[in-house]
Amino acid sequence: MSSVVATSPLTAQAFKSSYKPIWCPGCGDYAVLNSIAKAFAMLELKPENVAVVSGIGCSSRIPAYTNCYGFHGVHGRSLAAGSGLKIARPDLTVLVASGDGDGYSIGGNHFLHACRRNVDLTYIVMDNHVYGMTKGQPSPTTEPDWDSKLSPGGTGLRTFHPLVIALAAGANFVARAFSGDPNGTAEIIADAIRTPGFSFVEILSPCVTFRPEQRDWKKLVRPAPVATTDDPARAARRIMTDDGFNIGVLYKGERRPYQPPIRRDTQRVADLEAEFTI
Ligand SMILES: Cc1ncc(C[n+]2csc(CCOP(=O)(O)OP(=O)(O)O)c2C)c(N)n1
Ligand code: SF4
Repeated sequence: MSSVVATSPLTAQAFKSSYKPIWCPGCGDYAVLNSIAKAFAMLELKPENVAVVSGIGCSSRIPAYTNCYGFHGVHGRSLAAGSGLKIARPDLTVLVASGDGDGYSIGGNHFLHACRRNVDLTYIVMDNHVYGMTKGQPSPTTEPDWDSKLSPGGTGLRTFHPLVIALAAGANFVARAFSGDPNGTAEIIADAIRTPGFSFVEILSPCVTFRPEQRDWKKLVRPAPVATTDDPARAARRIMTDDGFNIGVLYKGERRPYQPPIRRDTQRVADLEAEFTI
């Protein structure tokens, strides 16, 4: 009789590294890290089958704090690296982590085209409406009237609307979560990973240092009063008219994820060179 070694699913803790996060005490990103680890455990993943990819920012420190494969890249380029990785290694679960500065300013163009390409990965953006790491400059999601030393009198600029932009650009899954609801956030991240194609999760994650008033977000968030829709126009209308604090999966579509047309990974360099010989 053959003996079978039972392997029990890993706990959330097993997805965390031994590095102690250096975020400010009270930063929302601690809870987001917990939710990510919890989602991986819920899906019974293994750290060696997961890659966490990021750009630069406080939020982009996430890969170092997980026990999975990780890539802490350059500012605004996390989606380019994550998409390339998923295309080359479709067997991996790829989670790309970003902040509102990293993802919507310098990385804004990558965001549009990642939605359009619909590569099967999950993109989470820890949105605190500010550049935390570089000490409080306004970001694309900063309110126009936010008065600060670096933006006296406010920017006066209209805010970027990531969820609607993601929908218009073709994201297959669009959700909003709140770091102060770690279990709900874990559920949403797990759902995003499970759903094929490009899944986008905006996570409201307070920067208690440069935006201390965001501690009040916990009083403002609420579950979205409507069920998930598969109609992008309906989802867009709802998102455009809510106040930014409705939490939940707001849109789930059925677009086929991107597949590379030909697998050329076995092609020899000499053959490639021959193709380009004039
Ligand atoms: C090419 C380049 N430009 C600018 C910077 C400086 N920089 C580092 S992080 C950052 C903004 C981070 O803000 P966000 O993505 O919102 O993350 P947070 O720190 O708030 O989590 C900037 C402008 C950089 N590292 N590289
Ligand atoms: S500066 Fe803000 S975003 Fe960065 S670790 Fe501190 S609280 Fe978090």
